[in-house]
Amino acid sequence: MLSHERSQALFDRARQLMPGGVSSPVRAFRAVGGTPLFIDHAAGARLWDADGNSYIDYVGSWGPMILGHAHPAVVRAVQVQATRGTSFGAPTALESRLAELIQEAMPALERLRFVNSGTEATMSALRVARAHTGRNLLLKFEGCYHGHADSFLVAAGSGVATLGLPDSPGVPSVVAADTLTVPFNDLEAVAAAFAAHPAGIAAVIVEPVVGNMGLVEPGPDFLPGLRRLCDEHGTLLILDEVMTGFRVAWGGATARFGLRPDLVTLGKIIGGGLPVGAYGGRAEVMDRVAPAGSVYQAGTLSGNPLAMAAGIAQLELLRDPAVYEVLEERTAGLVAGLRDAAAAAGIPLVAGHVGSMFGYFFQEGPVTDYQSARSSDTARFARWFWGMIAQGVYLAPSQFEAGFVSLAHGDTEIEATVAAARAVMAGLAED
Ligand code: KE4
Repeated sequence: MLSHERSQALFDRARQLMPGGVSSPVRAFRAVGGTPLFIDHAAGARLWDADGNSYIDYVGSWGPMILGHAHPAVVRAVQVQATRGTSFGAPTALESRLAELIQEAMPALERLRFVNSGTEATMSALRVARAHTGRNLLLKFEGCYHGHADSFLVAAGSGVATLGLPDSPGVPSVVAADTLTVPFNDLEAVAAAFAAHPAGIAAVIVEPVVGNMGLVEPGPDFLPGLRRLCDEHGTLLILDEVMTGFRVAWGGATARFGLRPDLVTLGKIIGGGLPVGAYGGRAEVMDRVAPAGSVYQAGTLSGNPLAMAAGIAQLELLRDPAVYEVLEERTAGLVAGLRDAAAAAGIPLVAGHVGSMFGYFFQEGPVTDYQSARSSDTARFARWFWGMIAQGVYLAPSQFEAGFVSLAHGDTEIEATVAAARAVMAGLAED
């Protein structure tokens, strides 16, 4: 039985200082109960908690750590840059270098702007889309998460064409009313929303592969259908690739699915583990952003030299196509192992992956949207989560999150994880 006493003591201290004792809600383990693990350090595919317990890590800081933790090239780049200064508040060649790498992978970003988080990226992309179209309405999908800006914290209205309701205290109803929410994978609902608001929708924003309701893949016609409907209605299509960018392919979902977005948002991997976001797209749209245009957006630490150095080091190692072949193969092996473990134990499980982003639901399936995802057995998920912790495997502490495999997850880690899954699944079957 692993000891978590030090994590408990650190949690007690943190709760006196920070809301819920954490810097971001999901880290508090509310969905699985128990004490959140305080992490002391990490290397490669592993984390060590404050009690010295070691785990194979499939959270990877929620996506950024695609090379594994503390990769020597990334660490060295940060160390060297730190000795040259950590922030200037002035342009540097580093921003152009990272922007060139991003444009090499994703030519759709003819112009881009660096910010400090995915939230800043999506809120800024929405602002420039509204400025470009002269419209106010945003259409998003239930269960998709785009950061915590007011316009995105909106619950579905009663009908598919009705305007949104705040999904968090503090979000003004007048702001929520400009956001329409419809089910993911439901093109008819999207068409109905457009019909109900002719020439009213500035942008449609979508996670091209959803990671924020668990992993949910788009049906074959869904993303092309969004493009067609946006073209018909003069609406901008924003692909939120904060999670999928450089994760599901070098060129993200944009390349993997051959999409033509008007705007793309990025984060996570492009920062190599340091705070970075970016938004970009067609030059005629992006050149509206100040100081080229009049859409205001700014940031003290945007394009920060340390974060740029880390992002450059990480992306330069991801340019090798073999990287994505290895990631895809290892993740496929993991998912097959999870499916086999569940089948052997007679546990209903729906599991899948896109590139090295994977997910699974404790239910019979299929899972195509948020409503179907919600019918998963979250109590069983919690027992699974803690059972895998006891086996030395650190998974996302929520049924409604995705998992991530890094280049540091070799056959040894995958095989150990599958063996752990077989043991835990067998235990779940006896519950
Ligand atoms: P950040 O502001 O957290 O950098 O990015 C927001 C965001 C935007 N778009 C997508 C598709 C995202 O997945 C995210 C953030 N992802 C969550 C993971 N579910 C971050 C984890 C957290 O909130 O602590």
